[in-house]
Amino acid sequence: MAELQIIGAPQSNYVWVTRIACHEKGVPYTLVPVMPHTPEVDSVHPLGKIPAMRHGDVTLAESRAICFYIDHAFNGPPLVSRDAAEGARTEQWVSIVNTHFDVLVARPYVGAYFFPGTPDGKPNRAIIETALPKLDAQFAMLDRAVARTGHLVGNAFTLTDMNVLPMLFYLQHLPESGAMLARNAALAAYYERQMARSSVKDAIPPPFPGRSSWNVDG
Ligand SMILES: N[C@@H](CCC(=O)N[C@@H](CS)C(=O)NCC(=O)O)C(=O)O
Repeated sequence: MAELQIIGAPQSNYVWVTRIACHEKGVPYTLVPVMPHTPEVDSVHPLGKIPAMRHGDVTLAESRAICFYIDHAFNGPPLVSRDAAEGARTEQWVSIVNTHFDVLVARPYVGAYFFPGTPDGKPNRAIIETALPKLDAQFAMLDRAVARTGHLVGNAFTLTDMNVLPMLFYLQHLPESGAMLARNAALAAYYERQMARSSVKDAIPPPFPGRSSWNVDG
């Protein structure tokens, strides 16, 4: 059978999600660790973003689409429940996390540390301060969501847990968001427990080139 390639740098949270999905499903893959907007990516993703995927004649862009393919093209435990309501709840949380938590809050905040765009290269405090109240509210939302069962949906580890954990990983390593995570007890316990899963921890990315760890001072 053709080799499945996950195309994209391992530091991308969305690349990481697709790798967790492969592991959970028992699907072997090769990581092609390239940056966005490089020829391998541009030939698949119309916006040049990562991850992209190649499997024989099948090429796909977007982490959610790639995970759908991994979930449906192979045997193995479902990543999303085939029960309509339970599966839809998983989609609901993938959507909330990707369109609100990540885009509006986590990504600008994390970017303000790792890609600050400041003259001296120091963290971009203006972006960080703007993000903090929203981040606080969204941590509380996630804390309430995982408090009932220790998962975002139902009693099993699903795609929506795979989707949020890489984001929480970056946030856990930054000063204000790391403290927020610690303050939200249910979410902190969830994070600790799920990060120990081999599908998640085996794909923890190396720090960005030029850095020796993911920890960052304020
Ligand atoms: N909705 C996309 C988001 C992908 C995305 O934003 N990838 C980032 C890296 S984590 C990227 O390629 N950024 C480069 C850019 O936006 O130009 C997905 O779920 O795959």
